Amino acid sequence: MNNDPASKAAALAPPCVAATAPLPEGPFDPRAIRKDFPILNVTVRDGKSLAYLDNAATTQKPASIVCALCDYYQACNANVHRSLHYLAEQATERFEGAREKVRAFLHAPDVRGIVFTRGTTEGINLVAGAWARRNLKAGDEILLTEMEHHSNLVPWQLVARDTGAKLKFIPVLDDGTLDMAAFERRLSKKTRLLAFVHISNVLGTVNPARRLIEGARSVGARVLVDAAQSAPNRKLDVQALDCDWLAFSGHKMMGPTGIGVLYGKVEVLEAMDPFLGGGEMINRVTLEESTWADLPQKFEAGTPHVSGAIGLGAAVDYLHRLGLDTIQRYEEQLAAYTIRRLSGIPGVRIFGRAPERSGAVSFEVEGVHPHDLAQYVDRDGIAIRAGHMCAQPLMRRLGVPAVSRASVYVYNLEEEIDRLVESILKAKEFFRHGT
Ligand code: 7TS
Repeated sequence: MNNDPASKAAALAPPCVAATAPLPEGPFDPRAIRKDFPILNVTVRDGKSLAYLDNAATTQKPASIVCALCDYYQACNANVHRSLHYLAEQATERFEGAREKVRAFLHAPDVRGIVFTRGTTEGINLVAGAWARRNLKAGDEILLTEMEHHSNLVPWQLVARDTGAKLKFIPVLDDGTLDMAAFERRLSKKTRLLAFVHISNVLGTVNPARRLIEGARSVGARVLVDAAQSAPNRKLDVQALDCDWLAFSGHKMMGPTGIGVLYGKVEVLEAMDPFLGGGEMINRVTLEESTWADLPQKFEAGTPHVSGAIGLGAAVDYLHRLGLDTIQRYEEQLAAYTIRRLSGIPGVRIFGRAPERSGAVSFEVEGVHPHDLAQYVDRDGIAIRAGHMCAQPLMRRLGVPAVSRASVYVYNLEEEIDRLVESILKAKEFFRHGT
């Protein structure tokens, strides 16, 4: 008889759904993977089948990831790095195993550069608090774009207020791309930081990361990339990009909420002071002062989101199973289909016509307020988002208070877009006649 506690706990755990089977041969078929996502089969609003088109907000999770969380809590829940007992050893091994998966996912040279955070927002705030606040001063400039999510804008406004540094912005052209000529003009020796969104959550624009980073390097600025919308759908290579920091969120790439990653170059992270103080991030503590733990623990104060990190590791496995090139290609194809179909509706205006774009498609329907539209299509079981998309300055640039947004991912089908189009046509009639 096996008296090992972990084996007993594992025996109690429900059987896990492993998604490791190879995909069928031939062109990618989203139907082959939809069974991995039980939630896609739920019915909503009086038995309507769900069309989930709000993936830029958060993606759905395959059963293998839900099971990774369940398995962790039922088989090896313990705090990491602290205790010597068996469960703690198992938990630490899985937690650090997830870090290594993320390292490989980003093609980072060293696991010491992989810091677990709560998400993109926290990663950016970490850099703002631990680097910018201590290194910038009056006269320095922080260069951003006009298409930033508030999470890559508000932290820099706070830094600017407290340090006297100045914010500058790369304008957005009418097609939803960045004005690269203006970018060149705004760069100067005063530019200490360039922080930009890799893919816009509103316009879907894929920004020219390499060109932006090279420009920043030419004036000696540091670079932070907001990869919240790019980590889910394309291969990222932080060495090829040569950015100093890159932040993303697990929940937008099939992983759990409450976990994210800040990648940083080891020498840059080494030179930074900690962000939060507490347990786990120290080496030696006296009543008066402390020394810091080695990377990455220096930036991971307190008990981390252990199950979240393990779930994120499982998400990385799942993305690799599908292949990031496959995901990117399919998402681009479905976004193009969405734009084509929506453009066919009279009175629909699409925001963002960049040649290189991803799965977020924002639009307005003449005569229908975005919130009314989102509520109307929801009655047909279709989930889209309406509002300012946490990008109020970009809304102002587009000249609208709010937009509607359909955002697709690798498990969506063309027929779900067809349902959205049908529902929009009905909504137009409804709001014209009020019936
Ligand atoms: N940056 C971008 C480009 C984003 O799209 C988001 C979230 C964030 C940062 C913040 O990520 P978090 O995980 O820290 O919240 N974007 C959206 C969205 O478009 N709809 O809901 C959340």
